[in-house]
Amino acid sequence: MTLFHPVKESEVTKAIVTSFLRQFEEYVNSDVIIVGAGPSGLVAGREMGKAGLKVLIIERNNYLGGGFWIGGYFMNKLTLRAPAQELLDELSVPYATASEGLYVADAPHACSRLIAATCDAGVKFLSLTLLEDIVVREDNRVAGVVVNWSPIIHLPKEVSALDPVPLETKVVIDATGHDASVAKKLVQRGMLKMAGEGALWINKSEDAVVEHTGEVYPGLIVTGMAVASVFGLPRMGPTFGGMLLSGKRAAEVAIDIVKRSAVS
Ligand code: 48F
Repeated sequence: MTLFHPVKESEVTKAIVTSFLRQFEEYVNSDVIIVGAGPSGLVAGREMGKAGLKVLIIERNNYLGGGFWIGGYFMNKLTLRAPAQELLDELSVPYATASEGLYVADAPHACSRLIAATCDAGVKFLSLTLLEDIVVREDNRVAGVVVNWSPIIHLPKEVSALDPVPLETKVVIDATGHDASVAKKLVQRGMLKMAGEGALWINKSEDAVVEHTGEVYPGLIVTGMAVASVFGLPRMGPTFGGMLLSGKRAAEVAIDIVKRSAVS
């Protein structure tokens, strides 16, 4: 008498391959591709998923959450300024008041709840997937991303000469944090200017990041720290409200673009 139902080893492999390929095939075309599964990308994905959009998030690491697992230095406590605690309320993440208008939450609790809520909203993920390039087509519009298996950057040349594959979408969101990896693909070709992020100034940076979140090139939206890098805004260091509200703003802009593309 054994506890578990008997299956063949080949059935296990087949279940993984079939399920992955079915989803991969379905998502070679989507409404929105978000590059980067940090706090801004996850919030944006969740909002758009709730609005019924077909959303794919690409993440080069094997884990989701970006910098949202650690609050600052090596310490796993997140700080947020009002009104960003409303998102913690929405996700049922407990938090304490540190001082007036400043809240502190356990990063593992907040990050895992945000990832789960994004999955609950129907968003799909490609992990260990590196953005290598972008697709630019008619009307000079960003129309997709070109991706590869992320470990190839650590492999010797004779193994790493693997061609990437393109994925099509109506909108791309750059949520790659300080790197602004997607916007950089336009900068390299002289199609966009990037100012580079400024020195740390919490009070100024969070409002500025939310305010500047939006479409920086036809078909490309920037969110989170990528906004600071593109527009030369101050960084905010170890506080996360700006990331969450920037994600919400990015979703509003993307939903509007997708709706307009459906009408035209
Ligand atoms: O860095 P990250 O958490 O970005 P964010 O949402 O939030 C920034 C904060 O964590 C913090 C801060 C503000 O409090 O200063 O740093 O703006 O998440 C970015 C994610 O993008 C992935 C990266 O692994 C991370 O998980 N990423 C970056 N470049 C690529 C990428 C790429 N080329 N391809 C795929 N994923």
